[in-house]
Amino acid sequence: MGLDEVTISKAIIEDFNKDLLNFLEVDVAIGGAGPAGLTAAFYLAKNGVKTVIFERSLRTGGGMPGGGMMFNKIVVQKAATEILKEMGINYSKYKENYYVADSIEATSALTYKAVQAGVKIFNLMEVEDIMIQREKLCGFVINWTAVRLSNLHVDPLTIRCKAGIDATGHDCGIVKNLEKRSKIKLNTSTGKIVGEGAMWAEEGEKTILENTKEVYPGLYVVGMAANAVYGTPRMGPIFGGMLLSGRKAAQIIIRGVRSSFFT
Ligand code: 48F
Repeated sequence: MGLDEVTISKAIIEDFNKDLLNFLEVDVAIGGAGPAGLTAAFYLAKNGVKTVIFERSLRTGGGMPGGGMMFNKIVVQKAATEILKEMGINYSKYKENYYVADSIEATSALTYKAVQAGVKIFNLMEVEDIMIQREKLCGFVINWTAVRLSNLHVDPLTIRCKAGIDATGHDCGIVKNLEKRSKIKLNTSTGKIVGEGAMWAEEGEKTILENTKEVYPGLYVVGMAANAVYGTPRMGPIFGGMLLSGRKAAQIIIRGVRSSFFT
């Protein structure tokens, strides 16, 4: 049985287009496939919420695979080890409340579990803007990352969602796009992005869960984006907060789905 090159091309194009069309209208759209976005997506999809992630990079995982300064290990505190277990990620105890895992295994597991739960991840695509109607976020404006990198003037496409999540990490790029619009007031102490604080692991990990919430009608923040928006510290290569933040956002949104906020 021979292999035909054009048939291979058709298989890729047709299957990709089927996915893209299917995910143009979703319950939840997430920008960023780092640990927080992947975890949020996993718990959403596991609970029947139609979820898509747009990831600007070629690969998933954000800051996770790089571990700490390229030593490819991550540290996770006890409270988040139940998520490691659920994802099937091996870990070992270093000291009381400090657990260590392989950053490549962790990234792969989060990605695999999310996709297996029904999440569609589009890599190499970024959220370049947001759609707001009647003072509520209702979609993401997307484009190929390569378009921005090559400085080409190419108009984007738009997808519709019932809720969006900014999981873009330190950059909080989706909230930035919102903030720059006139008349927009964020649900923060200043009504604007407060800006990430300097390194303080304990405080950063403590505040990330309080910061995981709806920052504007229909838009939620998770992970490092939540701390950047609400002005609390960064925390370096400890990842428990990222996982717990992702799970918390999913829980908040799922409660909304069940109370028919989504209809
Ligand atoms: O940076 P990232 O890993 O964010 P996170 O999930 O986790 C933070 C930690 O990695 C680390 C830390 C641990 O304590 O502080 O920094 O909050 O993942 C963010 C992902 O979003 C992508 C980016 O490529 C990365 O994979 N991203 C950023 N901007 C966009 C985007 C965008 N506009 N559209 C799509 N993806």
